[in-house]
Amino acid sequence: MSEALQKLGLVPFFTQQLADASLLDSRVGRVTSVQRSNIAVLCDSEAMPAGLSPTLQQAKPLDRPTVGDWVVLDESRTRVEQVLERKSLFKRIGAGTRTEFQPVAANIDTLFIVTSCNEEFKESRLERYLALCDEAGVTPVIVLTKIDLTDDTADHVRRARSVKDGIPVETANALDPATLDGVRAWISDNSTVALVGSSGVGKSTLLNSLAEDSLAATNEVREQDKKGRHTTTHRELHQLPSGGLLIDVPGMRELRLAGVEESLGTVFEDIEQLAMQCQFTDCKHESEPGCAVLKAIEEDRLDVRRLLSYQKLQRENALASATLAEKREHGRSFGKMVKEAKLLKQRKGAT
Ligand SMILES: Nc1nc2c(ncn2[C@@H]2O[C@H](COP(=O)(O)OP(=O)(O)O)[C@@H](O)[C@H]2O)c(=O)[nH]1
Ligand SMILES: [Mg+2]
Ligand SMILES: [Zn+2]
Repeated sequence: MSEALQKLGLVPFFTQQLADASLLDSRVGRVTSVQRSNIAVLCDSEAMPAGLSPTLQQAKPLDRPTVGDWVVLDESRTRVEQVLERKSLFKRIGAGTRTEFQPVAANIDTLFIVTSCNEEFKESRLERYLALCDEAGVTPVIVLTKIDLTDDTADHVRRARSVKDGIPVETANALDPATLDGVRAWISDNSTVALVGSSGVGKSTLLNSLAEDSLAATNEVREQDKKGRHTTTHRELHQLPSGGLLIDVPGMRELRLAGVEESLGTVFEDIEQLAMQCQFTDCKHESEPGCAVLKAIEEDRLDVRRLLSYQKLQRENALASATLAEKREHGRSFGKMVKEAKLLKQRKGAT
């Protein structure tokens, strides 16, 4: 395995999937960006543009390459032929009527949930990201930026820690590389970190300071359309000169939950533990007698904010999951209809 590919995060998990080890010489690479149908694949030092094989063009969105994917190119190295099985996948459900999962970033080891010490900070937002992170199979780290703009960093740290027992919380002035040792400790050689969080919290600034170079600014210059000139508009995988890979994920306005029921249970383990002691097994923790959750709130052992957030995220997840299931069901019955119509046609043709 070449050193360049190792530095890009290639590990045996991926090489074991190759039909032939000689593919490693020139046809295996990592996706650094995807903009509509333009895919950039990094094999050694230069990212090359590539298209999709006809099969991949027809594939479900979730099966098409995304940033961070390891792929096999065709012989001419112009098309992606295969997407290797992912170690982890951060996905989201499409906005508006496109209720279908879409891949956001693949093969991430650590997720930086970036939030700033100002009005943007919200525990429920962190809880939402934590559920998505757990579902993706990635280690979360909360990164609190803009500590230079608050008098009370400690209070923000305390609030961030309250969202999950043992969650690592790092603080940063993203503009000052001297404050980033805590954050840096989470970035190791050959490992991939994705940065998520609302727009404006300092993800690109953090990336540039970590690289001690304006990687994201280079990005802005390359983007020709005026629209997104000063903000990151697309996801991109960057290689840090000091080792390690970072994916800047621009602010995703619509980050709805779907299919994360189990992960919500992990994030809100404290509430689920309490709920096991409720008198009724189907207790909604609203006004039922013998409710251990309400009792914990009364006794200040649980914040009512947290219960409300848990219930809200659960409702949202249940609704989206039902829509997804309904869509699948509809897809099946439509397929059945087509099959029946074809059979009927064949029979008619036979007579
Ligand atoms: N004072 C201060 N400003 C910051 C910090 N992090 C980011 N900013 C500023 O916040 C704005 C948005 O940052 P940007 O990196 O583009 O946010 P992104 O949308 O998350 O990528 C920029 O003007 C940054 O200079 C910080 O830690 N302290
Ligand atoms: Mg940005
Ligand atoms: Zn209860």
